[in-house]
Amino acid sequence: MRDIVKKVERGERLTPEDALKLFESGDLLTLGELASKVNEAKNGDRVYYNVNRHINPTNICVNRCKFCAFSRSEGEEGAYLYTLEEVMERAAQASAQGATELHLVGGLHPTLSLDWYLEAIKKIKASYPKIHVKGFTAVEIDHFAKLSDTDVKDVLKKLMAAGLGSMPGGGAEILAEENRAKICPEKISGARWLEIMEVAHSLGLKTNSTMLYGHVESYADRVEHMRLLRELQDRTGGFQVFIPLAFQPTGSEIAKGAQTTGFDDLKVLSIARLFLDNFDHIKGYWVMLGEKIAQLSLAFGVDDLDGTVVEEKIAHDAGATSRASMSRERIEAMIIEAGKTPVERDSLYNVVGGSGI
Ligand code: V47
Ligand code: SF4
Repeated sequence: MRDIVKKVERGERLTPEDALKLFESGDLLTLGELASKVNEAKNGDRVYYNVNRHINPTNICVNRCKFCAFSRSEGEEGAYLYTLEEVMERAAQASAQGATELHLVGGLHPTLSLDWYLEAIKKIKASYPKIHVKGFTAVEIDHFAKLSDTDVKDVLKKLMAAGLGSMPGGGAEILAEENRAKICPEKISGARWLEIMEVAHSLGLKTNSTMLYGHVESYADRVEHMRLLRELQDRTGGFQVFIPLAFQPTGSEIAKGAQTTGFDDLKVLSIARLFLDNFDHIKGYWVMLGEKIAQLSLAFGVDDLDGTVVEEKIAHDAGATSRASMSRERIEAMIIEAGKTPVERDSLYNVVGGSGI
């Protein structure tokens, strides 16, 4: 640990072996202190949040990943597909609540065409031009391309022309193939996920990145996942943020009963901050961490708490016990209590408000 502390203090990049050692260490407080210093050098005492709303147009999905309790097959009880009007109702509510972002992701519907999604974005942007549409994981982009018999570059260009502003980081799961095949055999490969992100970055579209942890993956899988993200980020600089997603086990087919621990959550976040030296932001996603660990993560290298969210289905269908929605006031109070300065950001990390500015 002492050698790694010195390396970080000298500003040297950590190797995958260093990151593995950190995962194997029990010295959480030293990790947190180190991650905090690195974060403060990048972000000062600012903690970002976003006034946003999630919209999941459909839970019908042909993939049926083993960890996912949100998805349904067509015709199955609980399966749904919003009409464009239902999407617009949610967009209207978001706008009335002062949202600057709509987070639009859903299942891989077997027949819903790319045109439907283009129409949805165009309608949203026509009515609410100031709202940023952050939409569609790399997995959905690949699916749209297959359904429309075209390539991902073409799909992304059409979505951008319709008004897509950036892409969320979902679908990365665990990029290392052996365990990826165990948890989501139908999903695009890790290599394909990275390839699609690279195409997006080459078109000037910023994206987020995630890692689903706390199921069947090893420490080595986590390190390999972050190494692959760091390598792509070196080439493109297109990732805005890394978001570790704590596995929610209820109703999923794998790792029954597995629940991440607070210790492990904080380790993942602080090691991410140290290893991903080319990422500006590390997000503590309160929906999956729970509010208490999310707040604590602010002392472990995290500088972003995501947002107000409003209607969350993916984690809550899998048993998340956090609330579905968080008020701006509550997020700010959490940040202030942690001794930090709340800053409201837009989807591209431009400052738009917050009591801290
Ligand atoms: O891709 C699915 C994950 C992701 C479970 O980019 C699960 O700003 C935990 O990516 N337990 C969707 N996770 C959520 C996501 C996201 C969320 C918030 C912000 C951003 C962003 C992205 O949720 C899926 C999958 O990786 N997921 N099931 C589960 N049981
Ligand atoms: Fe479908 Fe995404 Fe759920 Fe996998 S995680 S089953 S791709 S909705």
